[in-house]
This record gives sequence, structure tokens and C-alpha cells, in this order.
Amino acid sequence: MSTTSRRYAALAGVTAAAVAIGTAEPVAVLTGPRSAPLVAVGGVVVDAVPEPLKQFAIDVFGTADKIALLTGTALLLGGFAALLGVLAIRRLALGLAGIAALGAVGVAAALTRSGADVFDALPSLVGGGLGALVLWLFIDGPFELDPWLWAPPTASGSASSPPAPPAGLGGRPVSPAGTAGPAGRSVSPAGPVDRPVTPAGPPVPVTPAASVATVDPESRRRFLTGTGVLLGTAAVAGLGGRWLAGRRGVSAARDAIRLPAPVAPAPAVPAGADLSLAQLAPYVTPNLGFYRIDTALVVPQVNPDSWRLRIHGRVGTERTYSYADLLARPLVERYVTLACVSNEVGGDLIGNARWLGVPLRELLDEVQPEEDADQVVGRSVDGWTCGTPTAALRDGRDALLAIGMNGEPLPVEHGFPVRMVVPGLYGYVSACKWVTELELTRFADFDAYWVPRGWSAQGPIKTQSRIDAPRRRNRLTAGPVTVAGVAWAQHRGIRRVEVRVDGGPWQEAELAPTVSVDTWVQWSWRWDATPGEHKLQVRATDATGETQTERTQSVAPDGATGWHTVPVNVR
Ligand SMILES: Nc1nc2c(c(=O)[nH]1)N[C@H]1C(S)=C(S)[C@@H](COP(=O)(O)O)O[C@H]1N2
Ligand SMILES: [Mo]
Repeated sequence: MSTTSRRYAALAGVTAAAVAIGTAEPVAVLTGPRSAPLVAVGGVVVDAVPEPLKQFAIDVFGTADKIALLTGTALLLGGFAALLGVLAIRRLALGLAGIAALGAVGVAAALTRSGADVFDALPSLVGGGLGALVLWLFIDGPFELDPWLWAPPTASGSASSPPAPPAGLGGRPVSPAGTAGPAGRSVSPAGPVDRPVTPAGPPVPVTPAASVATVDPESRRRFLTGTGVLLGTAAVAGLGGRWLAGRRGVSAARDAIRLPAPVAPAPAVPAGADLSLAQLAPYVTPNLGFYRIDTALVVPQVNPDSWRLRIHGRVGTERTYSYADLLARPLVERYVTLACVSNEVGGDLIGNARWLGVPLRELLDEVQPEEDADQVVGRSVDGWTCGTPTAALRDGRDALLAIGMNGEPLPVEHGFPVRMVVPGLYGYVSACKWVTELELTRFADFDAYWVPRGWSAQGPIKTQSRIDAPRRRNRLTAGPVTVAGVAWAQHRGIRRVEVRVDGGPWQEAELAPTVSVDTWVQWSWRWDATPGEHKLQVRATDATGETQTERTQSVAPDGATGWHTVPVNVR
């Protein structure tokens, strides 16, 4: 088999896979985006990959980790498909079996996702079937390449019949393109083709160019046009399917919502809470800039009209609420700073927003939790779960079933139509997006999503502080420099922030006013910078008097610790 024939075969394989993936997308418009094979398999990978690898992905790709995963999956698939094409010229059945295996993986992935039904198998079945058809078309069907290229012939050709293969390759008689018949792919135990070696001296190395030149031009044109057209079709089907799925999304329903005014509005942000410095994170994080962390490869599209929240489990009376039920209740609005347990010291997986919603305490009162129900499990429409201490939802803090974020209905990727927000707890144990169920249970009885994956069942937010200005390796000029940043200890509050230079004495920073103990606070400190390399460090003390520990701990299992350190260069 020549390099050239392998290249064509690989192209046939990739085309088959592209058609399989592409045509599955419009089918998935009907069955739901999570049944599309790429997304379904990606979802299984997300749930299955070991924690260190996932952390690595978040570290390297940040919030682009999902795109990285999908791209990686597509590249892997492309490589596998190319291999299948090459296998298929040895034996078509092998290639077809490979496509069938890919289809089966897609079906299995789609059917095992939470909330799946039998129809979710459809995109992978249709895609797999069409992919197999395409492979046959190009390897053994009407679009197959001039057969001698797959299996080099001996006869010399004229303009109308295929030209002779390069000297020394040998081969077997040529039949006209496309009519090779079953023998065309006959396999001898020694290799893919009967290839009587001519005793005419050493083989002439086949350069790709030489081989291409000797392919019957008509057959080659048909092959390349065919693969080109099908690759284009696959792209149009794939992108068109995604686009259609987007149009079936809930953004129109979201746009139509008019949120009622809260009966208990958020306190006004005090003047000076936002120091408005260029490098400093704003006190209120705009929705578009708010970090996003979740396991959802496609953002769940939940229609508010059909959305329900069922509160059940260890309760006196089970209850179900609709979106309209929530809108009709007295709503409160609160500033709460959300933080991710995966936030490294100095990291940006944290944001502060004004949330509108129903106090979870009131809803829990209505279902009468049993005495021993120490855990409330929030369950998302996509099956993700978090486990929140029941006490944290009933102890008087502003734990909300939120419907609004900074004056808008929740953005779809931040949990539309309804999510949980609990001051003082990391998102993975409290901030269930697209929430559809609250189950009263016990920590002893149920582990939420991240717990068996190595994260702590309890996730109170640790006291932390961050230097935003100056940034790492900033070049500064000697003289007065404003060092500034944020500090947080949600639901305890920040009492003090201190800064030091090059390990010198701690100096107290000035704290900006803040709305409540549930949000971060900005701080600033005037530094008289001297020329040279310097190391800035910050530490915070919470309102209980406890100072942030110097001991560095990585994010797992319950949040990073250590002091944020920023090296700078002063001239
Ligand atoms: N349904 C669902 N909700 C979820 C998650 C998730 O993976 N799925 N991740 C949680 C985590 S780990 C965090 S830190 C917050 C982040 O919320 P945000 O994306 O709105 O910033 O959402 C939480 N809610
Ligand atoms: Mo998180």
C-alpha cells in the first residue's frame, strides 16, 4: 500500500466520521443537544476524568476547558477515523466495524446521561449509519478511487485506461475504475493484495507526487469532489444543527420576562465601595464578566413555563413550585459574592452580584424538614448535584432560590431560570444552577457530585485576599504606588487586610466600605516604591479575628490556602 493510497483512504475515513458527527447534529435538534454524539461522549469524559486531570484542564484552559475538551475529542476522533479508512482498504468490514463501534460509543454515552430516553440513541444511530455508507462509497462503492491505487495493477495504461504503476511495484490486472468487483479487495494472508513481485531489480521509491500523477484523473476527480462535497455537507449539517438547537433555546423566553420589584431591595452600595482602579476587579461583577464553572458541555435550556421545583425527601409535606409561583412571592434582593473551591490563591473564579430571589428558609419552612435531615441536595436538570447543610439554609443568612442577577433574569449559563445562592459556601456545595429538585436527606445517606471525586462534603469559604494592582511582573516607577485588591470571608466579614513588602513588617491596608459581610471588600495601600525587584504579599483577618493562614494548600479537597504574592519590578 503506497503512502498516497493511505492518504486517500485516510481522507475517506475522516469524511465518513465528519458525516457521522455532522448529520447527527440536526437529528439532535429533535432529541436534545445532549444526545449529539460529540457532546454525549464529552459529557461522559467530563464525569469520568480523574480530578487532577480536570484540575489541569481548568488551570491550562480556564473557562475554555469545554472548548478544549470538544476540540480534543474531535481531533482524537479524526485520527481514529483516518486509521479506519486505511484499515478499510485492507478489509472494508474492518472499517465498517470501526464506524459501528464509534456509533455504539455514541449511543451508550447518550443513553447513560441522566434523564436520557431511548430517542437519545437516534443521533448516533443515524450518524453511524450514514458514516458507514460514506466509507463504503469511497472504499468499495461508486466513488472508490481507481482500484489499482488501492491495489496496484501490472498493466500499462493509455489515456483512457489507468496509467502504469511505478516500475518495480508490480501488481495485478487493472479493471476499469469502479468495476473492480469483489476480487478488488481480496486479501491474501501475506497482505492486502496479491502482489507478485516482479524480479526487475530494487523497487523505485514512490514519491507521493509520482503516485498522484499516475492515478486515473477521472477517478481521482470524482473521489476528491465526492469527499469535498460531503465534508462541506457535514459542516453545514453540523453547524446548521447547532444553530437550530440554539434557536430552540430559551433566550426568547428569557427576554420576555419582566422581573417583579423586590419587597426587600438590596442595600445601596455605599459610596467608595468601588475604588474604581484600572486593574482592580469592580465591586459588582457584570454578568458578562462573571466566571462560569459547571460540568455542562451544552448549557441546559430550561423553559420557565415548564420549570418546576420539587422539594421532597425527609419532609413533612412534599411541595412543587412553578416559576410563576416564585414570581408571585415576596422577593428579596441581596449582594452575595460567589466563589469556586477551585479558585487558586490569587485566582479569578470569584464574583460579586446582586441576586433576586425567594429566601430558601421560607420554602423549607413550608415543607417541614425532619429533624435529622441535615443535608439539602440541590439537583440540576442535567443531573448534577450539590449537598448543602440544612442549617446554612435556615440560620437566618440570605440563602436564595435566585431568579435574577444584577437586575436581569439569570443568564442562561448562570442557571436560568432558577439557581441557588448561599452566602459563605463554595459553589460546589451550594450554588446549584438550573435547579429542579431539593431533596432533604442526610450527609450520611448521600454524596453529591463532587464528593466521590475527592472533594470535601462540607465547603465553607476560606478567608482569602488578592492583590489586583499592581499585577505580576508589572514595571513600576519608584515613588508612590497604589497597591489594591479584594478580600473575602463571606458571612463572617473582613476585619483587617495587611500588606508587606519583601517579607518586611505587615502594614495595615485601608478597607473600602462594603454592603454586607456576604460580599468581598476592596482594600488599598499606598506604597513608597524603591527601585529593584520586590515581592508584595497580602493577608486578611476575618471578623471572628482569625487571620488567613500562610500554609499553602492546593484547591482540593476544600479550597486553597496561602498568601497571594506578587513580584514586581520598580525602576
Ligand atoms: N447544575 C450545575 N450547577 C452548578 C455547577 C455545575 O457543575 N452544575 N457548578 C457549581 C460550581 S462548582 C460553582 S463554583 C458555581 C459557579 O456558578 P457560576 O457559573 O454562575 O459562576 O456553580 C455551581 N453550580
Ligand atoms: Mo466551583
